[in-house]
Amino acid sequence: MDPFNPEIEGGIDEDIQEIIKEPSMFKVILLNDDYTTMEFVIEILMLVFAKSLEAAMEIMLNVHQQGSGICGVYPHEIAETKAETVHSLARERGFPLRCALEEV
Ligand code: TYC
Repeated sequence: MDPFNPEIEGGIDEDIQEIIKEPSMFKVILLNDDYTTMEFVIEILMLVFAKSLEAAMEIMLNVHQQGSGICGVYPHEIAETKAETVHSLARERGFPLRCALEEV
């Protein structure tokens, strides 16, 4: 029997489907606040999300004006680690900067 042929024997076993499927992707969304400095947000975007200075400035201004903005899209574990890094660096510097994850 061919386990990859969905025509045969009820199709691919659920465990195998779980192993071979693409990982779900998550948007890391940066949220605006009134206290974090624009310079720090740019620093975070360059350091944690590998943005150029120009891209970081554009994203920061967009978040400042619109309330939120996407920093990047990653598999769940990477997205979560990036969000934790943002929160811990912000806390170290006394800023309330937050980001959120949203499944694509
Ligand atoms: N609104 C902040 C200010 O005026 C700047 C800022 C931008 C803060 C983006 C957070 O995610 C943010 N200093």
